[in-house]
Amino acid sequence: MYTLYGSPSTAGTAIHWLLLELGVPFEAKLLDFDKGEHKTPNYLALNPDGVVPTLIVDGAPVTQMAGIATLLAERHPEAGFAPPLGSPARAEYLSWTLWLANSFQPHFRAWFYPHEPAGGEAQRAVQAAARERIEAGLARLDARLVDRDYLVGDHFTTVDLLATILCRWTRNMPKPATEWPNLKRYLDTIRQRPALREVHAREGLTDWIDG
Ligand SMILES: N[C@@H](CCC(=O)N[C@@H](CS)C(=O)NCC(=O)O)C(=O)O
Repeated sequence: MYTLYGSPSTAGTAIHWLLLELGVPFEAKLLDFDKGEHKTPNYLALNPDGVVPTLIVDGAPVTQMAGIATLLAERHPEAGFAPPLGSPARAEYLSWTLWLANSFQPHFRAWFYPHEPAGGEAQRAVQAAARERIEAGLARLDARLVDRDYLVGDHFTTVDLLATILCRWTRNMPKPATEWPNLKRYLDTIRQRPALREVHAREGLTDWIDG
């Protein structure tokens, strides 16, 4: 039994979706950011950054969206959401996972929280730089998908789950992911996955899932 601390339409949604994909027992605690439920002493004891997601695994908190996704894929290998250790696709799986988490995802933090690097000033400049880098990342994903249906190997993995959630975050940006043709085809397929549709329903999300 897992316990997920998330919040609607956040990085927590990725793990909520993955738990539904896996069909494992879990409890979801959706925190209300407006009430500051992610900054309470009790929650900070689980996740000192005061962000979601946090997943309780065997009684201990695990943080970081990409790390949790990889851990869950390893704990439930029967789902096939990560290439096995030592398999040829494993290196690509690790590279893409870490590229998404380390090189791509931080630009979203800059876009949505521009005051963090900029203080009270230069927030527009921070967002402009973030937009440029996000669009460069989307172009890279689009190029990867020109002749393939999934980012790694020939079936859905947690790399696709992470990429989809990040693409979802672009839906209200000036050039959303669906404006890239290969990404659009890819996202249209992934948006049919029952577990992704289910997490939208459970978190009360009504936009984007139907294009
Ligand atoms: N690197 C972290 C980033 C998590 C993150 O930034 N989560 C956002 C929601 S998408 C959050 O909790 N924001 C609330 C805040 O920063 O106060 C991860 O991947 O888990």
